[in-house]
Amino acid sequence: PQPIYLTDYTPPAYLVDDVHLTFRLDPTATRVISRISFRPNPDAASKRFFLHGEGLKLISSRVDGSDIDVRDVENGIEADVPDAPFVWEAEVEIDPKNNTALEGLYMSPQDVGESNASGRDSLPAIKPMYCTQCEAEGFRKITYYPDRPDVMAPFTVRIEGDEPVMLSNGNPTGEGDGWCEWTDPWPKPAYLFALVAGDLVAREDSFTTMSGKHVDLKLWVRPGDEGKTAFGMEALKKSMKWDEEVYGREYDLDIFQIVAVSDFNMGAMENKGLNIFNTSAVLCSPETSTDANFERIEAIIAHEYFHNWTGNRITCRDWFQLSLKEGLTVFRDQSFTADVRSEAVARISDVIALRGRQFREDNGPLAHQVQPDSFVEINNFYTATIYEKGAEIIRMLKTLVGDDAYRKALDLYFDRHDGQACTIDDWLTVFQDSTGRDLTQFKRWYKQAGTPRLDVTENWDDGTYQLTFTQTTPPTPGQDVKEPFLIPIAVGLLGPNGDEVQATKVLEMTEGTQTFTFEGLSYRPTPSILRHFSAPVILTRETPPEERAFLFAHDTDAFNRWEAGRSLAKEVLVGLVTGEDTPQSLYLDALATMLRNDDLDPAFRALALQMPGEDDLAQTLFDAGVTPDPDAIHNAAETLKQARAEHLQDLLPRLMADMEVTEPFVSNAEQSGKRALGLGLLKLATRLDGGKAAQAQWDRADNMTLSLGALACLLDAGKAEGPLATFRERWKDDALVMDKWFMLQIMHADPEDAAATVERLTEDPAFTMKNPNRFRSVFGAFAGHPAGFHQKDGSGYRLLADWLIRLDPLNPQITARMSGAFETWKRYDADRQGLIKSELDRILATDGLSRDTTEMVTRIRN
Ligand code: BAL
Ligand code: ZN
Repeated sequence: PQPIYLTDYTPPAYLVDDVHLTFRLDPTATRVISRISFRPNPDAASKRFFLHGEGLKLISSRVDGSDIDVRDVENGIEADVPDAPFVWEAEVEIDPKNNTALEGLYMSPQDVGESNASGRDSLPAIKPMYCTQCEAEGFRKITYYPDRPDVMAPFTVRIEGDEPVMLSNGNPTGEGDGWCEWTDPWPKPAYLFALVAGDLVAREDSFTTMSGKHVDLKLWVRPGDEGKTAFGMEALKKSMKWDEEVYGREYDLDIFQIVAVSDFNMGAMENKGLNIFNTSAVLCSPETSTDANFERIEAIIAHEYFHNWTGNRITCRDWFQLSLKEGLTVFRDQSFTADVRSEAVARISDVIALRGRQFREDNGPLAHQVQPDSFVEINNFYTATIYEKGAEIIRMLKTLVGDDAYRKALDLYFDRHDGQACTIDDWLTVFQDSTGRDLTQFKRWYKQAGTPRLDVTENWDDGTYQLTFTQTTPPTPGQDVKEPFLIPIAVGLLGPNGDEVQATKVLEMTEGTQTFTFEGLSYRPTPSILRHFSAPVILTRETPPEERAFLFAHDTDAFNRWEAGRSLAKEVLVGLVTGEDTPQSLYLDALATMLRNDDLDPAFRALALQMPGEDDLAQTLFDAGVTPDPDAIHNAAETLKQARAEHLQDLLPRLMADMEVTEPFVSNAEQSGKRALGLGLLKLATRLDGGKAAQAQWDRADNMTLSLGALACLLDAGKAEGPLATFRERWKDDALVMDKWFMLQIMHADPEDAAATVERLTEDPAFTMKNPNRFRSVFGAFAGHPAGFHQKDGSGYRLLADWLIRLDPLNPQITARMSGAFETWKRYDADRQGLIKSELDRILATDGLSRDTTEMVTRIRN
């Protein structure tokens, strides 16, 4: 497949004034009748009339009422049309039932009346519903159209069929026996089109906007799921209010709808006025969902809602600009979570995720720019770099210009670009114009891939303290040399008692090496550098463990306080792997002091108690020039976990009692913090009591957070057989809970048993590879278990490759995404590298391999 280049962008030859679509629904032969008003684009050099189309059966095509012949060309059709406004009409036939890729119009669930990969009965019978996914390029699987984001038009959609509920974007404008009509007056690109039809029920509510406009809210689910919609609806209303208060953005249709769909490649999709959600990203109840589920759901509902302005009203000119909407919208949802929950906890959690996914990506063969120069398949660029690093860039911009200037710039952005398809350059120009700042250097964050390393040295001389920073960014594929970034480095200085002698100050680093001076100090301070994680960089400062223990006890910046504890834990783990000295007792004492400190939010303490991940440690070792051995890392983690349990033993009874929540379950920061710390402590207790406390919690738990936490501990203690069977029997008809049942067993398998556990679970009648959530719950968990996945004999690699080869013809998008499990292969020893390479080659040699998977595996392999 040929790459597409940013520099090849040309404006569309024809613009669309309005779109009328009629859908005659049928599972295997849906007819889509389109009537589209085109006009030549005065800004385009080309006069070629080209429409995207993929897998469509063309029944008829007309221009201005006369039949017209079209020519099949790559990715669509072309035709000779007037050099003046004209009306295009076409009728095509599509087959939603056999659309397993889940792009375009498809049906969910997919496994009804069929058998799964192993040939046995699978999921319970549920009547399939119609739904769509058009981002990025799914609309071309629905009808012929200029399927590119810079072609925006209002849509009117008529749906004909016998489904009880039939929905599309915009406001309802008509209905009758067997049909209904929806009109979306806001011009939008085709990727925001949506249609849903099926047997659905709604939770209904309403919202009055800041200008007094009434908006109907409907959250559609399958009958039986109504009890899982209350939290989602509240989250939606909170998001609507927050966007008014913080960004001055008001909703703009009479109705806002969300639909929950069980087969969905993404988390959710921001279609105008009709968001479609993966059930896992919206449905929740205390009995079936964990605190983490509730938090994720709240953030995703906010994210999709916020897209109404950052993505829909102002969209992207082309897919190279994807981070324009995604980075900004992630930043907005992160800010929302920080506001409605705990700022410190939100920031720490965001950074854990950033390091776990984006740094990992940036350090491997899939590293790419936040604004790429080329791609083969855009689906492969819905990445942590586009999303999370994109959000970090917006955060840095806000740090640099300040809160007020940021808000003014956003106001200008909405004023200037409402209704347009924009570029990242347009975005930066808005900031330049409104603040007067030159952002030429800042733009490198979009154009240079890789995570900068920030080395720090210090100097103290008679009241003057200096910090000298050196930035280096390692080469990434296609980019050997990097220019210096503009890095905002938030620094505070602490005195010997932990008092702040210099409050947080943002240093602006622009050079490769740069020194910053603090004068008039009466004693040598302890620096707290990169507070609030002010830039997405890796700090490589050599610091004595005592200094980190001091910061862990005293830093007034919550992020850096947590960071100090985390880096101590990592140092201990690295020492355990390499056989070098470790500051273990210093770390354990500091951890005990921190846990005992009841002034600290339990959620913060829970995060400070969390172990660094084994994958994170592998990267740290690799960066230090040590080839990581996943077994040795796992053993080191086990050793430290045991040492922590023994050291903290005396603290456990009192703290565990303090973390009991006696009030009815609410997913809020206070309760979830207590439960999180309680579960962290239960893990420690399990190492000492063989699972007694976990069994007691299991027996009395009345919510999923506590049940699942107890079950995880019982798995670790080897006492989960009975509880696993009970759990399965109780939840066998709840797909989202069953996903947890699958996932947990793999996450907690001993490394040498992990592959066998995966094989056993894929034999389970409830396993199906057609459902992305189920596939991910098994293979995502496996890839997230480094010591299990990287078993020396290559069994893990073989197993994953077998399943990717099997899944690719059905769902290329999920296959390509899951192949990212191999992206770290160059860290490992020659034997493991050889084994992985041969699996990558085996995948690449598969006949008919999709464009998605071919691109990903080729990039990983190179
Ligand atoms: N636009 C794809 C899903 C999301 O980022 O919201
Ligand atoms: Zn998004």
